[in-house]
Amino acid sequence: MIFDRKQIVRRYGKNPIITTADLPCRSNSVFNSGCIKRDGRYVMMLRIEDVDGAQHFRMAYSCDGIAFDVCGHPVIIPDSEDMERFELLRYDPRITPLDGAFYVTYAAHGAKGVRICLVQTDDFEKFRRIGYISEPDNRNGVLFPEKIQGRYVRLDRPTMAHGQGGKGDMWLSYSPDLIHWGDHKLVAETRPERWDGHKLGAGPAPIKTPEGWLLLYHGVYERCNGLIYRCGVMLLDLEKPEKVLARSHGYILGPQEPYERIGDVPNVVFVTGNVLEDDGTVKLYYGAADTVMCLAFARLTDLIDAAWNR
Ligand code: M1P
Repeated sequence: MIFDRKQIVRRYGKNPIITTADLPCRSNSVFNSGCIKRDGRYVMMLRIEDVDGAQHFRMAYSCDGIAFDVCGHPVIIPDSEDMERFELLRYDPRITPLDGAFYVTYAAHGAKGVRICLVQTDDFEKFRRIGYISEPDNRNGVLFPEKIQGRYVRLDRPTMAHGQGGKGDMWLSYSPDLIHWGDHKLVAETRPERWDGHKLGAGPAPIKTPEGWLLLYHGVYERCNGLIYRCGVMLLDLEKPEKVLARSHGYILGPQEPYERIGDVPNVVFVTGNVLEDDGTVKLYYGAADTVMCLAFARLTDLIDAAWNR
């Protein structure tokens, strides 16, 4: 069944909102950056690729969610026990407000594969490393913004195979303390020969709605010329979040504009931030073509309807 043609997500007309021209450092690209709203101010953790291929995080702030001021210095994440082996690259930060603090999950990529690392901060200036919370290969980790039935919950994607970045489904784990994780559950699988048939990845922290946890996710389609990254939406059960209540048949945002089609990695829309406004609008922050940061808007009710395919 083909999903209807209603426009669910509307792009900001002056995308991209952040490019390397906005950065105080010479850089190759800025994309896949986490974003939340705190006390009326938008807080973004930028993923920046330097001209030597290294990557770093840097904060950016905004009063309107559109024009961001980028900080002059990188964010300092405390070193891991063995940086050389386990953390040659850091990328795709996702921010979750939880228990009065902020938790950032990111992909820590090293000689032994990629793992999810978790750090905590109160102010986005000082960070406390909680540690690696998965074995390799696993990424696209994100925490839920509250405990469920007394336990912390996270989504992630253990990777099944190598080549083209590996394949995989979306899983969920529980923890009593954010350090020890278990009770792993399969949440959502790839759908063969569909837009999300190759692999999946959770987007930003799920949004709590009366109809379930609203989760934006990326689905990847493999075509003869490469991979296409698009965004879909699902609703997870409020008490048992491993249970998918609804999932959009079709994608709701996919590469279409030149800045999404052309870049270091063509045909990528990768949502890593969402902000629910008081008027029911959701701001979606996404990396485009692994090169720039973009913004789009949707009504929460439309996203819920899209998940239900209505
Ligand atoms: O290059 C496209 C994307 O590839 C990876 O996505 P996934 O985790 O689904 O394999 C990541 O490296 C992501 O940063 C990148 O945008």
